[in-house]
Amino acid sequence: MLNFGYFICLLFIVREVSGSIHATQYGNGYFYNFFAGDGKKGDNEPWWDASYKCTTYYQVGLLVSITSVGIQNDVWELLDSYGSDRVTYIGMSDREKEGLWTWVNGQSAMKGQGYTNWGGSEPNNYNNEDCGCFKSSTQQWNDEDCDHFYGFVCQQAQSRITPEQFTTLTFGAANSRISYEKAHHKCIETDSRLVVITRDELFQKIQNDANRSSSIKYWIGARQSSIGKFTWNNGEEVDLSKFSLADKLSDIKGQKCLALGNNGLEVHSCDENLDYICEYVVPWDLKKSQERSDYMVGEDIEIDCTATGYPLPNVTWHRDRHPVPSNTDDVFQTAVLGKSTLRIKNANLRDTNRYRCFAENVHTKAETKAYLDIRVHPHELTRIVDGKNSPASRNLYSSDEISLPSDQVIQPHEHTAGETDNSK
Ligand SMILES: [Ca+2]
Ligand SMILES: [Ca+2]
Repeated sequence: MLNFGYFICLLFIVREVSGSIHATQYGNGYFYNFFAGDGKKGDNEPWWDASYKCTTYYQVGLLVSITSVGIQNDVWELLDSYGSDRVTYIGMSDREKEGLWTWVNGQSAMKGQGYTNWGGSEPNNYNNEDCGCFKSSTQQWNDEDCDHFYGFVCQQAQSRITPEQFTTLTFGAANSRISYEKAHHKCIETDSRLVVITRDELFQKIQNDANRSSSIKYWIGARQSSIGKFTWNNGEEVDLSKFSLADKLSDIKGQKCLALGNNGLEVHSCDENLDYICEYVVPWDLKKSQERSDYMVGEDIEIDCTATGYPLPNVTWHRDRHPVPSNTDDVFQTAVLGKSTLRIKNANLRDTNRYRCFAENVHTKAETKAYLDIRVHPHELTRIVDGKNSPASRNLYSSDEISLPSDQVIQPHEHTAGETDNSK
C-alpha cells in the first residue's frame, strides 16, 4: 500500500464523523462554516479548541467576528434550522483584559464601539465568563465560560477560499495499472474524473506526494485533441509552458495523453498502462448575479445562482423552505446543471420573502447555501393615490390586504416619498 493512498481531503474525513453537524453558507463576501456535535461528541468544543479548529484543523478562517448587522444575519441564517436552545461560540473574548471585549479579527466588541448585539444585561462576567456566545433563543450575544462544549462558527473571506479546500483526490490501486481510457472510466464509476491540474497549488500538492515514490506515473485528466492541442477534461486548454515535458512529442506513437511522473508532466501513448488519480469536488463558490434587495411592484426580477463542483451541482432556489416551482408563470426557477435562475414576473408585495439558493451534488456531505431577502415596495399604489396613470398590473393591493411574515417590514421607498412630496 502506497503512502499517498491516504492523501484525502481533511474536510471530507471530518464530515463523516457521526453525530456531527456541518453547514456552510455564503454571504456578505464571506464563507461561513458551522460545526457542532451531538452532546459532547463531534464538534462541540471549548472556545480555544473551537478557535484552533477554524484556523488550523479545518483551515476555514477564524471564529466569526460579528462586526455588522449583515454578518449577524448570516450567522442566524446558518444556525436557524438547528434549534432555538442552541448556544454557539463566536470569535470574541475578554480573556486578555477583563471587561475589554475584542473580536479575534482585532475589532472591538464593546458597546458603543461599532455594531454590537449583547443581550439585556450582558456581558455580566457571571462567575468570571470570558468567551462570547450566540444564543439562538434570543439571537443575541452573551459572555459564558470558555470551557463549555459548544458548536462554533468559522468565517473566511470568500476571496481567500481555494478549490483545493473542496477537492478530494483518490489514487488508483498501484498494482492495477490501466490505459488512459480505462482510467477515465474508472473515475466516472465513482462520480469522479481524472484530476484537472489547472492551479499550481494542486500541482504542488500532488507533486510533493508523488515524489515520495520513485517511478510511479499517473494518468491525469488531459489528452491531445484531434487538432493537436492538449485539453483538460473540463474543456480548458493545457498550458504546457507551465510544465517541463520530459519527452519529445514526436517520439510517441498514436494518441497522446498526459501523465504525472517523477519530474512533472509527461506525454505518453494513451494505450500505456499507468496508475491514475481521480478527483471530485463538493459544491462551493455559490454566487448570486446580484445582491439587490429592493424592488417595486410591477418589476420583473431575475437572479442567477451559480455553484462550482464536480460533478456539477444541482442548484435550487427555495422560498419558505420549499423549492420554488419550475412550472408556474409568475414566480418560478429555470435550472441547468451548476445554475438556477429565479424569475419573478411583474413582482407584487406578496413576493417579499427570503429566498435561499442551495447547491448539492452526489458527494455533498453538508448543506451549502446562500440567501437573498427580496422586498417589493408599493410604488405603483402611491402613483394611483396621486391620480397618475399606472401601468396595467395584477398587483395593486392596498397594504392592509397583505399579510407578511412578522420579521418582514416593508419600508416606504425613498423615491416614492419624494415623488409624493413633489405632487403636493
Ligand atoms: Ca469576563
Ligand atoms: Ca453572561
